[in-house]
Amino acid sequence: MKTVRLTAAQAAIRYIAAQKNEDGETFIAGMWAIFGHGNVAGIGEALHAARDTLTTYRGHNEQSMTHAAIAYAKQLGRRRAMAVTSSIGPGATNMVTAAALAHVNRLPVLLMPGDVFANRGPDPVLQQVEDFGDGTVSANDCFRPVSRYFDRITRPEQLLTALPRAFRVMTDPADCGPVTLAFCQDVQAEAYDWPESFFDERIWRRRRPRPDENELADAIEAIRAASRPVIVAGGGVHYAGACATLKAFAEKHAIPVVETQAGKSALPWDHPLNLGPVGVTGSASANAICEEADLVFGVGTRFQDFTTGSWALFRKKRRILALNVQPHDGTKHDAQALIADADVGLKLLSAGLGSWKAEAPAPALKEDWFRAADAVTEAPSVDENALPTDMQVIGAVQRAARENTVVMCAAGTMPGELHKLWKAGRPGSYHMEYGYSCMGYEIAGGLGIKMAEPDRDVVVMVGDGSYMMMNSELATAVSMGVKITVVITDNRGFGCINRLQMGTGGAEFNNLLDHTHHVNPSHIDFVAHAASMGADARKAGSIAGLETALAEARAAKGPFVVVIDTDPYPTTEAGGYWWDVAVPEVSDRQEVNAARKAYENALKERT
Ligand SMILES: Cc1ncc(C[n+]2csc(CCOP(=O)(O)OP(=O)(O)O)c2C)c(N)n1
Ligand SMILES: [Mg+2]
Repeated sequence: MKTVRLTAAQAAIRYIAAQKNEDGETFIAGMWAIFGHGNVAGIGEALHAARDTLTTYRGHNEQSMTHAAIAYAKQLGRRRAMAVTSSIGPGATNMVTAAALAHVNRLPVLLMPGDVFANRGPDPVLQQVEDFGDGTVSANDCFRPVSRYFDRITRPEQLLTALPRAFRVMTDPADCGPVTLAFCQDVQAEAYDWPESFFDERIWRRRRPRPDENELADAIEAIRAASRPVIVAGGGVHYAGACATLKAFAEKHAIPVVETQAGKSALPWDHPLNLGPVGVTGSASANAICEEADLVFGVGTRFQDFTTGSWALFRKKRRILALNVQPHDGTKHDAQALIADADVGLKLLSAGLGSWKAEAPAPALKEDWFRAADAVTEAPSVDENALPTDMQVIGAVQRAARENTVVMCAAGTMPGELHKLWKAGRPGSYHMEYGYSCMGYEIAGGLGIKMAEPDRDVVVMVGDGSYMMMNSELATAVSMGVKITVVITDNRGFGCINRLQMGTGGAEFNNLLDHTHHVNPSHIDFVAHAASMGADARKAGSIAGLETALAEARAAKGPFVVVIDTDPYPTTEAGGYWWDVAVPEVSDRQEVNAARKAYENALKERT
C-alpha cells in the first residue's frame, strides 16, 4: 500500500478538499477560522499549505462565522457546506449556539474545534475545563447534544473512519446536521503514514429514498379518501429540490398549498393554489383552509409550533399525512408516515392518484388576504407624522426588490411580518432561519447567502436588538468586498417580546430600552456604527427616504446599511393563529389573571 506521511491536520484538510458533490464541486466550499493555541499550529499550518485548494476565511466571532457557513449551506439547499475551526475553550463554545441552530434546521456544517492535549502532558492548559470526576470531559462535550455526529480525535488514524462518517452525515438527507470533530491539539500536529487512496476524490450523491410500498399505498388511499386536503410545504421541499414537482402535483390534483417559514417560496406567491403562509404568523386564507381541511398533508415539515398553531390548528382529530425523509418528522403527533424523498414521494403519489382531484379552493380567500396585506404595506401618505411601521418597511423593500432578490431574517418582529406579507417569487428568494430564530444570524447569514449566490441581491432585515447582539461580520463583508444590503429597523429595543409580554398580561418591562434599568437614555447611532466598520451607511427619515436609499444601494460596491426608526407597537392584525406561551397561574396583576383565563380557554380549544 502506498502511503503518505502527513500530520493529522494536514490529512484532514487534504481529505476535506477531495470530497465532491454530484455536480463535481467540492462539498466543503471553504473553512472559516479563528485561531488560538488549540488550532493555530496544527490546523492553521495545514490550511495555509492547502490555501490553493481550500480557501480559509477569517471572521470576527466563532458563532457568527458559523452562521455564515450555515446560511451558505441553507441557501444552496444543502448541496454544499462549509467548515469552521476554532481554538479550544471560549472559541469552541462560541460555536455551540450556531451548532444548535444547524441542528434544529437540519443543516450541514463541519465544526473542528481544537481540544485539550490527548497526552494530557501539560494539563491543565489555558482555557481547559477541569472536571473533578471525569478525565475525559472537555468544554467540547457541550457540542454533543447539538451535533448529529460528535467525535473527539485522540489519535491520527481515527480520522480514517471519522471523516467518511462526517461526510456521510452531512450529505444524508435524513440525518443531515452539524458534525463536530473535536481535534486534540497534540494530535493535529502528529504525523502518520496515511494510505494514499484515502485522499482519492470521492463523490457524495444526494440519496433519494423511495417509499415503502405499503406506506405509499396507504398514503394514496388517505388522499383519495379526503375531499378537502391541504399541503403544508416545509423546508424539505427546497432541500429535496422538489419545488417544481410540488407545483405540478398541486396543479394536477387541485390541492391548495400553504407554506411554513422554511417552505416559503416553494410556490410563487401569486400561484392560485398558494394560499399563503400557515400558522401563528400565517395568513387568514391559509389558516382558514387548514381549519376546514380533512387531511393535512405535510411535505418536508418538522411541524414546529409556529406551523401548527401549537397544535391548535392541526388538532389531533384531523388526519395528518407526513411525507418526510426523516421518520422522526414523519410520525409526529400520530401522523401517517410516508418516509421518502419529497420529490420521489410526490411523483409516486401522483402516479398512484391518477386523475383524482380535490375541490379547488375559492379564489376569494386569497384575494381577501392580499387586500389585507397590501393595506398594511403600502407607503404612508406624505403628511403622516407617525413613525413608520415594520410592515411599511417591508412594502418599501418589496417595491425595490428584483426577481433575483433574496430577503433574509431570523428573529424579532420581522420574521412574522415577512412570513405574512413578503411576496416571494422564485424558490430560494426567501431565506428565514426560524427553526432556532437566533438573534445575530442576520448579518453573518447575509454574508453566507451572498457567498453562495453572488449574482443575487441579498437584503438582510435586522432589528436594532439583533444588530446589537451580533454585527461584526459586517466588517468581514466589507473586507471581503461582499455586497449585501442591511435594513436596520430601530424601534429602540426588543419590540416583539415587549408585545408578547403585554399579550400575556405583563407590564412593559426590560424589553424596550426605555423600560430597562438605566441612568442615561440610550442613543445608539447605528449609522455611525456601521460606517465605522466601512459600510456605506445612512439614515432614512421616512418610507420615502428608505425607497431612495434602497435605490442608491443598487450602485453600492460593498455592504450598504440603511437605518430607519420604526414604531415598536403595531403588527399586522389580519391572519395569525394561537401560540402556546404559558401564562402565570397566580399573579397580583389583574392583566395576568385575565390573560391566564384566556389562556386556559385556548388550551381547552386545542384538545
Ligand atoms: C439569541 C437570542 N436571544 C433571545 C431571543 C429571544 N428574542 C426573540 S426576538 C427578541 C428581540 C428582538 O429585538 P429586535 O431585533 O430589535 O427586533 P424587534 O422585535 O424589536 O423588531 C428576543 C430577545 C432570541 N430569539 N435569540
Ligand atoms: Mg427592536
